Amino acid sequence: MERAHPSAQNLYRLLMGPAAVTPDKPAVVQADENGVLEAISYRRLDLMARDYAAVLDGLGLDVGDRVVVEADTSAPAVAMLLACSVLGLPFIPVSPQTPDTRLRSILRTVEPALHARADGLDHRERAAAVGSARFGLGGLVVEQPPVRKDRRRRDVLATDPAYIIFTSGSTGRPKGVVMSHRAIVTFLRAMLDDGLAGPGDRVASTSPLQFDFALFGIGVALSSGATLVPVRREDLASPRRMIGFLRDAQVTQVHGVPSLWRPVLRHDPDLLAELEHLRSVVFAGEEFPTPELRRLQETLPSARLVNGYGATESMAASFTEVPHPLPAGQERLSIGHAHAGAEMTLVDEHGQVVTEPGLTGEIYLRSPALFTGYWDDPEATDAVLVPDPVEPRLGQRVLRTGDVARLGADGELYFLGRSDYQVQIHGNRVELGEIEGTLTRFPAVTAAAATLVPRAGGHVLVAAVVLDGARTQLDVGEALEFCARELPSYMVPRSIRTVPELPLTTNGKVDRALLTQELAAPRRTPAARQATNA
Ligand code: HFR
Repeated sequence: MERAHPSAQNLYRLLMGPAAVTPDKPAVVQADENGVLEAISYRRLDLMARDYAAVLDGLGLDVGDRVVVEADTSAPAVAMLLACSVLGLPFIPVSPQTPDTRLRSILRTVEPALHARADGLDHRERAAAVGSARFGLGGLVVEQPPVRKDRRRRDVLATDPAYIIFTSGSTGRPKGVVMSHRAIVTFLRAMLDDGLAGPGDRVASTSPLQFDFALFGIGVALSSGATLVPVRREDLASPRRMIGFLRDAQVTQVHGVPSLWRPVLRHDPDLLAELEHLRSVVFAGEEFPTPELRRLQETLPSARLVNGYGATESMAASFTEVPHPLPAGQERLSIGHAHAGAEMTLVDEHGQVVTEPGLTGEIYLRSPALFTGYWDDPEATDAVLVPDPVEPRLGQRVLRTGDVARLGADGELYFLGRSDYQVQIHGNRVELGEIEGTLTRFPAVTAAAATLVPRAGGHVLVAAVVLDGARTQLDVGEALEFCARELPSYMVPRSIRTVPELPLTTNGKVDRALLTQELAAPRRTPAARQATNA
C-alpha cells in the first residue's frame, strides 16, 4: 500500500509524523453527535487513515484519480484526506452546504473516480461513472465501486497533486486550484519554522472544508503535533454557543475569517473574557475592519492577533502580528513580509518593481509553495503564474496575486485591496477598500462595504454599514459629510444604508455580488412594503 516513496514529500507523512512520537496524544478533539467532546489520538487517526487507504487501494484507483470528499472538518474527514494523500489520489473537499448545482458542476469539471461523503450526509445524485462511498468512525464503506481502469502510474511523487480547491470564481466558472504535495508540505514546514503553532496548542478550525483555511488548520495543527479542534457549524450559530464551545475545549488558537467575530463583538463582547486559554487568533480571507479589530484586542488582551494574508494558489503568503494596541491613526493593516522561504514584490502599472516606500503596486509572490495550475485551464494558469518581474530571463514563475499594496518604510506591505475592486468612477480610479476604511472610521460604524450599482444608465457608488449596536441609529447626512471631508468628491457614496449584517459567502467573506443586488433593489421601507402589499 505504501505507494508514496519514503523520500518523496507527502502530506500524509508530514501530518502523521507525530503519530510515531506521541501516538496517544489527541490529534483531534471534536463534539460527537450529542455534543460531548471526544478525543481521537494520533495512533487512532493513523489507523483510520490506513484502514480507509486499504479500502481505497482495493478499488484499483490510479495515482492522479480524483476523490471528491464531502464533509465538514472532523476526524473521519481528516482520515479521508490522509488516505487519499498516501495513495496519490488528489482530494476535492466540498462542504455539505454546497448546492447540488455547484456540486454537479464540480463533478462534471473534475470527473472524479469517487464521491465520498461523511456518514449522515444525504446521498446526492451523481453521474453513474462516479463511484460512491461513505465514511465515519466505523470505517469507509463503498456503496458503488468506481469504474475500474488500468493503472499507468507506480509511485506517488512530490510533484503529484495532493488536492484541488475550487474557488468561488467571482468571474465565470469556478477554477480548480491544483496544489502538489511538494507545495503544501513546503508551506507547512515554513509554518513550523515560523512557530505558528506548537505541540501544546489546541487549534480551532471554523471554516468549511472546501475553504483552504480549513486545510491550513488541519495542516498546522497535525504537522506540529498539536490538537485540531473542528468547530461545528451549529456551534457557531450564536455567540454564547461559540464561546462556550471554545472555552470548554480549552482552545489556545482560533482560525477564522474576520466575520466570525462580528456577532460576539456586537451582541455579547463580555463573553470573550471566558477564553482564558486563548493565546492567539489567526484571521485570513479579507480585511478585518479596524473598529472590530480594536474591540477584539480590548476584549482579548492576552491573545496575539495574526493577520494571515494570501491566496489559495499558494495557500497563504504572510502572517503578521497586529500591533497591540493598533495605533490610533492606522487604518490599513500591515501584511508584513512573506513567511519563511517566500518573498513578496510590488510591481507598478508600468511593470517596474516598486522600491520606494509610500508607493503602491500589485503584489507578486515568489515561493516554492506555488500551485501547479488551474484544473484544465492553461490560459487562466498562464495569466497568474507569470515570468519573474525582477528578471524574466531566469525562467522562474511567480504568482501574480491581483492584490494591491503600499510599500512601508522597511519593506513591509500594507494591503489596499484587490485590483479588480478598483473601479472607475467618472474616469477616476477608486479603491473600494479605501472608501470602506473611511466609513469604518465614522463613529458607531463597525463594518462597511462599498459597491457600484447600476442607476439611470450609469453606475453610482453606494455603501452599506453595520453599526456597533442593534439600537444605534446612523445620521446618514453626518456620515456623508464625514466622507466628503475625508475623501475626494468622486469617492463619496451616493447613499449609505444601515444593514443588520453584511451578506456572507459560504467561506464567510462579504458576498459583494449579493450585497450589490440588495443595494440596487429599491429600499423596502415599511411604507413601500405596505404599498406593494408584499
Ligand atoms: C486573503 C485570496 C488560507 C489559509 C487563504 C491561511 C491563510 C490564508 C488562506 C484564504 C483565502 N487581508 N485580504 C487578508 N487561502 Br493565512 O481567502 N484565499 S482565497 O484564494 O479565497 O482569496 C484573496 O483574499 C487574496 O488575494 C486577498 O484579496 C484576500 N485576502 N487574506 C487577506 C485578504 C486582506 N489577510
